[in-house]
Amino acid sequence: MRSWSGPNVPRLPGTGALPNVFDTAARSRRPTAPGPTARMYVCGITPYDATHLGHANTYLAFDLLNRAWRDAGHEVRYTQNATDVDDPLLERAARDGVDWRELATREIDLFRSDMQALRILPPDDYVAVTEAVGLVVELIERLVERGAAYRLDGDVYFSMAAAPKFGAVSGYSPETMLELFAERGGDPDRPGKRDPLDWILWLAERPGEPSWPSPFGPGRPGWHVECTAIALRNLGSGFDVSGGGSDLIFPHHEMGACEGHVATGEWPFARAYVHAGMVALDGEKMSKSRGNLVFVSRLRAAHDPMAVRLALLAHHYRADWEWTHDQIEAAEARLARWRAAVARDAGPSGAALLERVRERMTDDLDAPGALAAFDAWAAAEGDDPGAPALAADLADALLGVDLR
Ligand code: 5CA
Ligand code: ZN
Repeated sequence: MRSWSGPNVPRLPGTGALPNVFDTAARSRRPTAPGPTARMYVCGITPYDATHLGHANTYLAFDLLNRAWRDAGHEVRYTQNATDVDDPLLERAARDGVDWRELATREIDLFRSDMQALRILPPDDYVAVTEAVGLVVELIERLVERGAAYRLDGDVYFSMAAAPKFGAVSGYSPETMLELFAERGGDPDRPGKRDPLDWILWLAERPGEPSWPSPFGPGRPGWHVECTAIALRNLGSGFDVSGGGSDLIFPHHEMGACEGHVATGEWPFARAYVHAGMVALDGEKMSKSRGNLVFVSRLRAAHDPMAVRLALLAHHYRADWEWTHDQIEAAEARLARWRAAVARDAGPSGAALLERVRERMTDDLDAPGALAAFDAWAAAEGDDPGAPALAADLADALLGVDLR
């Protein structure tokens, strides 16, 4: 489906180094080593409510990686899904008496405009699950052929006994896995399953719910397999980064990696798994199901979207943190200082600032470190006449902050 329009990214003098990032599966920071085109898949929203600051924080993290790769001279192929048919969306649509398609369309539209306002570079492939059902069916057929799937009352399950790499992404203990699986959409207690952690690939049609025809009977895709199918189609296996918030480490990315491995025989499914921290409000993770949300659309109606972006950039992408309103005020003050600094006739060395910001951003996307470097530059005097223009360009290209 339609993506959103992206801003122009200024070209900076020279090239940056390749960024390293923390890879959840390696449990350590590792260099990214993409080919000429870096390939990235980031899990998209389930569009049943408006974009909140937690979502924005996650998409911003991968936007920084996208920008760092481009600055290092790489093309980037970026794929994102939208989970436009799933239990929580259908439940919300039923609760509010709206058609599930209308709800999804409305929230995806709002998401696009939020992303555009925050100057998040758009994915090259923005794929709704309802557009990809055929791909999902093909993938499930491959899993069936490989003996990795079984039927249960019309549904189709993945048998984790068929997945030799199960556990490689998260490294979690069996107890933790069971607990998270139950919390995050799994059904460990369903009778008839071969293993409590087996997960659903295809849900047979439920009364009143949408369904598509398939060789396994009418139904709809399970959650994990949608991302596996969309990533494989658009990026192939062994793509550079699979991304999302840390709540996707298990079960979503663990199970998706197993599906990809078993279907293709190739490992790794993604070369790195990168996860953003969770944003909380009032002591709890911001989530649609809890309802403790700060919507991007509301915040940007009252504040410059660049201040919203700066407020998020003040936290390292991997940190878990809590939103408080004073952060937008601090970000507005910083934005004003930066705008004044790039409007000067001269400033301290622009080349030195560029080197410092590049160094921070290629080191696991250290945006707070980059902000501190820019703050120091803005607060100091200097006689480099090219510095203000270069500073504005680098804030734009590397941090996505438009100061003009
Ligand atoms: N549609 C699935 C992924 S395939 C999904 O998780 N959708 S979502 O709408 O719940 O979340 C979209 C993205 O935002 C995910 O990467 C998720 O990890 C991230 N996210 C959700 N809540 C938060 C939060 N409070 N803080 C940071 N990131 C969050
Ligand atoms: Zn996903």
